[in-house]
Amino acid sequence: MSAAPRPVAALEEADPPPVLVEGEGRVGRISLNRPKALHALDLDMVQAMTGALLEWLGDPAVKLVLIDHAEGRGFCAGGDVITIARSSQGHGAAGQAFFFQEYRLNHLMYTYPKRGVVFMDGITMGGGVGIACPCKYRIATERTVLAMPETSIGLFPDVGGGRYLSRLRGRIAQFLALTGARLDGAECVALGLATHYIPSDRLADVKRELIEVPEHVEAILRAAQIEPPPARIVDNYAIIDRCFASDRLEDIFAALAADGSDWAKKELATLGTKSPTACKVSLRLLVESPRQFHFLDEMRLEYGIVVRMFRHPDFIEGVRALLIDKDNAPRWTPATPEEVADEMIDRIFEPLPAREAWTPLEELQ
Ligand code: QUE
Repeated sequence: MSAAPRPVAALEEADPPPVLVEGEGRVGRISLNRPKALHALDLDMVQAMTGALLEWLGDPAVKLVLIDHAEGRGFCAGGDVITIARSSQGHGAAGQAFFFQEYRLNHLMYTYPKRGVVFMDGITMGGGVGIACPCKYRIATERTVLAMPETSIGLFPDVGGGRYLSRLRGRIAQFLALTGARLDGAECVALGLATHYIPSDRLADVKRELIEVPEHVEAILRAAQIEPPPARIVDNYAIIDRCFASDRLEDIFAALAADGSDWAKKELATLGTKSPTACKVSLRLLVESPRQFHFLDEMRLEYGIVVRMFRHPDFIEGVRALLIDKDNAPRWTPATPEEVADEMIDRIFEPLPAREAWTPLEELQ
């Protein structure tokens, strides 16, 4: 007996896949395609990307991986934290599975032997930074807005953020991680987070050229890039290094208060809206990350932290205040830096028991 024909209406109403995966000649192309959520990554998207990258790993025809977004504004707002926050109020299995697989994807990309080009043409935050930074060629445009804003929702700069941030000049890492400051495309180039600055109206041509002749990636990008406008953050290097010099959150608050400039007043006010626990965890991570030898060690460290943090009340409260109710008035527990004892942070950094610990993809073990 033949199966009942599938109703046409169901086909028409089906959501498009959240990631478009295409082999275009010698280029493997991954286009994020969840425009209603600014292409925030969920577990299905992570698995689709991982599957495609593993397939291309064993396909000698694929010379280059191209990562961009399809419809609407780009590039990637982060992880699907609303779903994860809802999960963490129950047993949290879905959240834990998401981070486990997301970090496996981050690690696959970091160790991937083929070159990647990412187009950060729009919002690139959190999880979006985690899939962009491992790419050899990172394209910024006049629409790029890059940030690690996790302390706003009780988390910390994960997805390799400990590594990427702690390698930036001076005390930029501490500034970006604590305040969630947004960088434009020119600032990304100045800091080395982006490798090329290309006007967004040239991207379609650049992608077509890459798909035609992926071997010429460097020449194609070099020909398309322009001199970015001046990077404003450069003017603030000195004050950032001064005010964010300490690894103690209380010292940073005090330095900003003592500085008294308009800039320091504004950053002090911003810092006051962030989860004090998340800020202390972020500062500790930036001390620990440079001691991690392999990226695998960084992922194992961050996974242990995130397993504790996504069950912390500040994560649920942060997602509620910023993304669900949008009242922008999170009530943190503890509410002040002084109330967050070092022992509380120590517990969050304790290694997980072996049976729960993060492991890389079997294919990479
Ligand atoms: C901090 C974050 C995230 C955030 C806001 C923060 C984040 C994230 C999103 C987000 C934004 C729009 C969406 C969505 C998620 O916002 O990681 O689904 O439609 O994904 O202050 O870390």
